[in-house]
Amino acid sequence: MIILKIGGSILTNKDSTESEVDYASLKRIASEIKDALDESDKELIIVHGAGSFGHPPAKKYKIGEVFAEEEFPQKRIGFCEVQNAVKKLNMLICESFIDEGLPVIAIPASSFMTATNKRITEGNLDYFKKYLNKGFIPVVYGDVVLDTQLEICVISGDQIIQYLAVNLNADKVILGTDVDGVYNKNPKTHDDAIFFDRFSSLKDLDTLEGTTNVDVTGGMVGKIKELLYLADLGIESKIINAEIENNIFKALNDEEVKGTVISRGN
Ligand code: ATP
Ligand code: IP8
Repeated sequence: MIILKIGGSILTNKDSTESEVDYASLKRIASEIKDALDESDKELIIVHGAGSFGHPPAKKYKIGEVFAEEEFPQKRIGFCEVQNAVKKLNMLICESFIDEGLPVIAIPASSFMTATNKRITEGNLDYFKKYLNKGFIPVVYGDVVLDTQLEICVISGDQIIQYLAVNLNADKVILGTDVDGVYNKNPKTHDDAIFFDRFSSLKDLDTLEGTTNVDVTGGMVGKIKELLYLADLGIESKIINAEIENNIFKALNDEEVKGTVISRGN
């Protein structure tokens, strides 16, 4: 079984507060996934990020931060606003996938997962197994969930990947984003950034820089941390550039693609 993450940076413009989908990228990625699945009968779960739909409202309402009891009504409506925004993005993504002939079924984290201090502690995956068994492609995404300590919090698609990969024994974890992989510093702001084929420790980063001011889940650093947890449990993952045509197709088909493997080994 393969878990494929499609980053919010490719599907939306995370530097903008406008909720707009990049339909050209979405359609291309949908068709690459379809072509790859036509060549094999692998089970697939798709995870996507919240992009410019989810991060701005999550930041506005400071979801995940400790708050006083009297602030709860305002936080609760913020929770609903974020949940609705990411659901909208998911609906547009699923629409494009279905148009391409991909049998996707949305399973929102807010409807079945619970966290404790921002870490997923509960989430029954039986429905994932049932849908996979019937040939569906479950789609899950960065979302807001109830939290036993903080009342509510945000969980990233990257944390969801980690939970699914461990609990469903994924064979392969691929993350498509808008850069070739991990560098020692942000390649978008540093021309001299050095690329890593393999990455095994946060110590190798020169700067712990996120992505944009709007990312509430830690940007690239948050992603790497989740993938290092996964590596600790013996599951390697690979970050690739999904903006490059055919990269997703090739990665799904076990063909060589430039990218960074996150592992604890050498
Ligand atoms: P999301 O997590 O919302 O789904 P995503 O998976 O596409 O989005 P981001 O969290 O936006 O990924 O991370 C990708 C961005 O991280 C790149 O656009 C890049 O500018 C930035 N970045 C910061 N530091 C680094 C680094 N050391 N190496 C690579 N990219 C970095
Ligand atoms: O885009 C963030 O998920 P991510 C989820 O995968 C929200 O980091 C609601 C902002």
